[in-house]
Amino acid sequence: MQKGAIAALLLALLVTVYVFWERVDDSPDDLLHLDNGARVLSFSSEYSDSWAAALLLDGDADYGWASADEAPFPHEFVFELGTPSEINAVLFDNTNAEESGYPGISARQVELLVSTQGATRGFTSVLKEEIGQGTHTLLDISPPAQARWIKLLIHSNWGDAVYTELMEVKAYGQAIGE
Ligand SMILES: [Ca+2]
Repeated sequence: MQKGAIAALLLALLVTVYVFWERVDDSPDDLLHLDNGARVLSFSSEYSDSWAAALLLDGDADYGWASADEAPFPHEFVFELGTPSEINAVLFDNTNAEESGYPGISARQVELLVSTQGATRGFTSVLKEEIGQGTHTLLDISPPAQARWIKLLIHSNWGDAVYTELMEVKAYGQAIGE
């Protein structure tokens, strides 16, 4: 094979990997992104404006949510999607939680409930899993679940006695129309 052909092949491979990574990492497909009409309707606590619940949905793992001092488990959030959707996967991101200063601060056991009826009713649990400490975790929702409202419960962290952090939550799937 000629050098030019090899270079072209490598370039194509790199582009493929990059496109795939973009899809996973910061995607216009993220149904739980503020830019796609998602918003936070309620939360049980937040540490401050710079560690706010809304920063779970800003698409940026550098910014996230922290609990208030010694707030009890479970931490609870209710999100509204921009449009009714069918969700087939969720990404939880602990990548930039402050593990170096607060070991075990990352969220650990999470539960996701969905509703198509309203922000305060009709919720069904579709996922209850442990997520990684200081890393991101992509979880399938199988079978896919229809949702307009999503309740997130954080049942535990990796050991910090005072605070819990989570940097980002993303939901993947497709709109199903009104
Ligand atoms: Ca964020």
